Formats: sequence, C-alpha cells, structure tokens
Amino acid sequence: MQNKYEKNIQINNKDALIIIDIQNDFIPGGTLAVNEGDLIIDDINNLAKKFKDNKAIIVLTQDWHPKNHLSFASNHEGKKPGDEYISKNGAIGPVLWPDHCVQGTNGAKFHKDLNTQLANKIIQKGIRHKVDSYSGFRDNDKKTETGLRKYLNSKNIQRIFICGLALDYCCYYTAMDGLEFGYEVYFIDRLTRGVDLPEGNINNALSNMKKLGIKFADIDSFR
Ligand code: VGL
Ligand code: ZN
Repeated sequence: MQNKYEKNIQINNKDALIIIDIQNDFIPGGTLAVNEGDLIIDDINNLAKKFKDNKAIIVLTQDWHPKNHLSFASNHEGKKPGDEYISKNGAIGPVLWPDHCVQGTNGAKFHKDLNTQLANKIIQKGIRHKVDSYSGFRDNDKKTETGLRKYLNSKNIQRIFICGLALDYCCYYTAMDGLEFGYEVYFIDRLTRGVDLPEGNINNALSNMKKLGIKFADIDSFR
C-alpha cells in the first residue's frame, strides 16, 4: 500500500471536486444506507473548502428518481432488493435496489451536515424511469448525458477529484466516465464508502481503476 497516494497536489482553477450523492437515503438510517457513510462528511466539507479557497469548482451530484423507477425492486413483481437483474442495454442492474432518493422526499435531500453552500453546480441523475444513472456524467445505457461534461468543459476543467457515495457504484462509474471523457481522474477513496453488492464489487472497482490509470489521492495529498 505504500506510495499509493499522490503527493503535493496544488489545487487550481482547472480542478473540480465532484461530491457524489451525500443524500439521506445513503446515510445510516436511510433506505439504501452505506455503512459509515456519515463518517466521511466532515472531511469532505474540509476538502471542499480547500478547493474553494484555491478557485476550483465544486460539483454535487444528486440521485433523483421518480417513484416508478425500474431500479427499485418494488417495481418488479416478485423481486426484492439485492436480487440480480440485468436489462438488455445495461440500463438497469446488475442488482435491484430498495426505493431510494425519490424526487422531492426527505431521503433524496442532501444530508444536513454537507456544506452545500460551497457548491457551484448540482447535477441530478437517474431521473428517467427506465434507465439508471450511476455515473454523474451519463445514463447507464451511455446514451444520455447529465450535463456534467458540458459544465466542466465550460469551466476548462482538466482534473476531477471524486469522493462520496457509493464507492463501487456512483463514484466508480463517474470516475470511469471521467477517464473516458479525457479528464485526469483522482479517486479519493478514504472519502468514499461502498455497498459491495455483489460481494467483491469494491475490490473489483478499485483494481479496475488502478489498472486503467486513475490516480488515488488522500486528504493530505494536497498542498
Ligand atoms: C447509488 C445505487 C443506486 C449510488 C445510487 O449513489 O452509488 N447506488 N443508486
Ligand atoms: Zn439510485
């Protein structure tokens, strides 16, 4: 594990911190609670402040589903959360979820401890009922973008730094799309937590990212 994290990163105005889905339903007590999801919020706020002080951009993503969203097990006869489900074009799956982050509900709100004041932009995703969007950039079927790329490009962003929930879903997919879209991607793994569904998913995500050249940063990687 030695030398895993980048060092001496000088944050600048071509950087963006992308904070994924710090919403009540993903925090312990919520319907799709990620273990220890609450423990990363203070450090994320502190890092966001540092980014802000160095003229970088802060983006929040928000999972934002209609009630009839097909990623919910409750919208499939005889299925329960965690059941495997893979739709043809990859739009839904590989597992089904409990109802979560339904538009306008308390569960979809950002957690009260997250400093949303620092955000330059909020990107909502998963808004169409037949297709999920793990990535902050685009839907799982890779057809429709959320507007994140357009926004980042309008600000000349070159490096993106990813933290939030969940490590092996929305953080991972956002990182992979970021790489494909040509950004230099840094994954701040200690400011994420994962769901690990199916089992082994977290390790798969981490090793894929390493293999493909995504860099890893920690709270003290910054100057
Ligand atoms: C997420 C599962 C379903 C996430 C969102 O934010 O990682 N995971 N919807
Ligand atoms: Zn979701």
